[in-house]
Amino acid sequence: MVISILGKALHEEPLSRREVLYLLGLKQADEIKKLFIAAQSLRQRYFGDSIFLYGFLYLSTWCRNNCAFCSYRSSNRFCRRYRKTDRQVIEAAIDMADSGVHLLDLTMGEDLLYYEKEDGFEPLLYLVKEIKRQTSLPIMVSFGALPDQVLDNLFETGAEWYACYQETHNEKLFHQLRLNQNYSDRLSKKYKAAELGLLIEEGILSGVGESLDDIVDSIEEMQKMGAHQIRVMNFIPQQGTPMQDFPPPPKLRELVIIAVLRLLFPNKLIPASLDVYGIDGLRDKLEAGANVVTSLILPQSEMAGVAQSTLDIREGYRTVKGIVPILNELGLTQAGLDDYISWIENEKKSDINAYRFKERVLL
Ligand code: SAM
Ligand code: MD0
Ligand code: SF4
Repeated sequence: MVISILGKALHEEPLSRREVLYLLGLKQADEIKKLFIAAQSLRQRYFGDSIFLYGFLYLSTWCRNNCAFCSYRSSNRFCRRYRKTDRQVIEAAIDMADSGVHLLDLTMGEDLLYYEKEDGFEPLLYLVKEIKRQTSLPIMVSFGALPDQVLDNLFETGAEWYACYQETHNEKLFHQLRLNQNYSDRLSKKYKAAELGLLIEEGILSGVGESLDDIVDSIEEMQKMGAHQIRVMNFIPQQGTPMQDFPPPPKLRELVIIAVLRLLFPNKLIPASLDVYGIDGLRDKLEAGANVVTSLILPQSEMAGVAQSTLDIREGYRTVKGIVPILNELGLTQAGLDDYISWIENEKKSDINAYRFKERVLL
């Protein structure tokens, strides 16, 4: 059974819901190995040996929300809160750019300083513009569920990406995870951003009580919205949160999902986040078919990660220098910046064509 499903995936034929469920439920080591090899071969088809690298800049760990899984939830006292100044962020961005990353991911909690009033986002828009001007790197913004107008302004500043993870597409589970947040409002932000011309990243958390069927529902939703980057991260329990004693999922759960995502989104970007198991987890994620290393953090920036706020940062392991040897051991290389920029340009072009086509059909 596994051979025939993987054969179909390698021919890029659509898989049925039953087939995807079958792959997600694989337990035998030899079958899982075959799944990973198929995922690697599809990555090779579209990206060769090249891996993209993302620098992570967590500007503010203040947040008005109270997500059950997150260390930075508003009511948690056991996390390090900070808000970096423009100068600190710009300096960190320049250092990060010099270290050789392909993109800067600007992230924050839903910090009330900006979220209190609509024009409160002006300083952030200025910051994005300034970082773009000084580094010339592509930029991803992960500022939470932004007002539509701000998404529009972000596109105007030249930001390329909007990342906002639903975590699950099971609405009931969503409300248990993202307490007091609006499911359809958060989901609509990604549609809105894509419509405006931003590339979008959607993501799920694994090991938070979701079923395999929920994961297939997420995959279908991510296909429907046309996500350009698709993420899964295993849940890491956080001290001081309602989920601190929730049993963490096996590492394999995340890896199997990464591989299945690669089969279903062969030409899209799939992160191997250092924010889950640090550099120890990197090899496995790349072997499962990921093609972007995310959450690189420079020690001198004194910034934090999200799910692993400190792991491997002070030691300088979460840096380009720290991870390139691991890529090389696997026969992979750091992509050229030109390759990353042309990937982005092609995605934008094919989106424009798809929208035009849709318009014509509608007319
Ligand atoms: N505050 C913004 C938001 O929530 O959209 C931006 C931060 S967002 C990029 C942080 C993401 O990290 C969450 O959406 C979630 O997917 C992931 N994350 C947070 N806590 C985690 C945990 N304990 N384990 C694994 N992933 C986690
Ligand atoms: C990561 N810590 O890539 C980051 C973060 C935000 N766009 C991404 C979760 O793992
Ligand atoms: Fe805030 Fe984002 Fe953490 Fe939720 S996941 S508590 S919105 S920082």
